[in-house]
Amino acid sequence: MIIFKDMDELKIRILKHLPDTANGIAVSIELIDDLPSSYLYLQKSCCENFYAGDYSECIDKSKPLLDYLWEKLNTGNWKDVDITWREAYYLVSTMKGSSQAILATDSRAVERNTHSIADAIKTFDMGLLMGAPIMNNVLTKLVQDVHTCLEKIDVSDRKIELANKCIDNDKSVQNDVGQSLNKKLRTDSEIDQEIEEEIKIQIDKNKEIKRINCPSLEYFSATFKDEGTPVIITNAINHWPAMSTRQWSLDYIRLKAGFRTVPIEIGSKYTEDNWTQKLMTINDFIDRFILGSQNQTGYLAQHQLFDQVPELRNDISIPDYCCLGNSEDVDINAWFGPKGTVSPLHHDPKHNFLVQVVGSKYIRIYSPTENSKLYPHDTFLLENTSQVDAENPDEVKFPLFNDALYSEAILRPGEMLYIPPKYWHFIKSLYISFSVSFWWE
Ligand SMILES: O=C(O)CCC(=O)C(=O)O
Repeated sequence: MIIFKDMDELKIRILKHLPDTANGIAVSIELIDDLPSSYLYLQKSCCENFYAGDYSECIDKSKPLLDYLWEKLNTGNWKDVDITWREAYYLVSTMKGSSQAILATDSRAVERNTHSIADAIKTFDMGLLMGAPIMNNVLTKLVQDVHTCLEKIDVSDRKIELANKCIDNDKSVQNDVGQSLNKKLRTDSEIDQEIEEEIKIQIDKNKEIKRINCPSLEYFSATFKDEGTPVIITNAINHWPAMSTRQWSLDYIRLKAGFRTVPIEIGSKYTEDNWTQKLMTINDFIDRFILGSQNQTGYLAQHQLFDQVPELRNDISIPDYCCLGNSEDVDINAWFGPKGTVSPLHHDPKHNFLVQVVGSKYIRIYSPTENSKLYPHDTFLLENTSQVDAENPDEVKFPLFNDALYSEAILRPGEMLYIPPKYWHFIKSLYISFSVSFWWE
């Protein structure tokens, strides 16, 4: 299957991003002496194979290396994992992914097909997600170039490929695949259904979170930030390409990031025992959890997708109000999921703008003054989370909960919710939804 007419160019671009020699690669890892000599021997040989053009051999050698490193990455607490193992994982992923991509560009290679390009992207993403960046974060550039090559596949080719993948994965989603290709995040009839969902929720006017039309920095700072008052800001993101010239649709997200591997939260909420996380491509996530009929909820939640996919980062911008913080660091997270995702009642330490790009969400907010009625968990990991199911409170176990004062709203596309630090929030999506949060200090 011809997927990209500039395949040779892709190979040249890959090689251009990398050091010129195997030695150049090896010196990229600091503390290299800490790695066992048998490991280093195989890693060196893997790199040499790559530079000798023996890409299949390089891939073969990368497998035991990555298995060995995987063990190291999954031993003990993540924060205690030695950075050297993560750098080594990044390096070997670079070698393996580059070999897979180059083989896919070689007209003589049996491996030439979209799957090996997709495999290369997966390898690069694993390096990005689990590794620690070296060589000027070369993986970001490599994966972007390779994904761009997939963008050039015409839709019918992608349809065949997705359909083939689904035969392997889950026969039940096959029928959805063709239909989904040109589907916007919400069709007109879906918007109608969403409005119906909204009508079902009776927002108490006395409790409704105030809306304000794009206030000045000074006004926002004095009235909301300094006072610790939640507010919904309207008309502040109309200029984002994601809202205007490059509106986010399922097709668009597939195009820019469909083959990228991301962590998906599976289960109704993170407080439930059966909650887990899985790595999968965004295409799989859309097919199974957004369009498919899975009986479990899947949520691409609190993920720094925009560091991983700079092209999507170009469609949004940091709200001006974040400059009122005392640090330039703003954590940007994506929250993309179907109807019914729930973020249980919890609070975070930073100021937050939760921006709704697609779909709407029910929001409920409690001030920290209500802490004693909200029954936080007493375990370290969940101490910022309430034990109460805000939608279905157990009045016997948590008798004070219903006395806690709250404000509420439906957050709609184009709106930006300000959540002050330590304010408790419960959030449920009313339809397919994409939000972006900005945490700032
Ligand atoms: O939108 C959601 O589901 C949760 C967002 C959230 O908790 C946050 O931005 O802190």
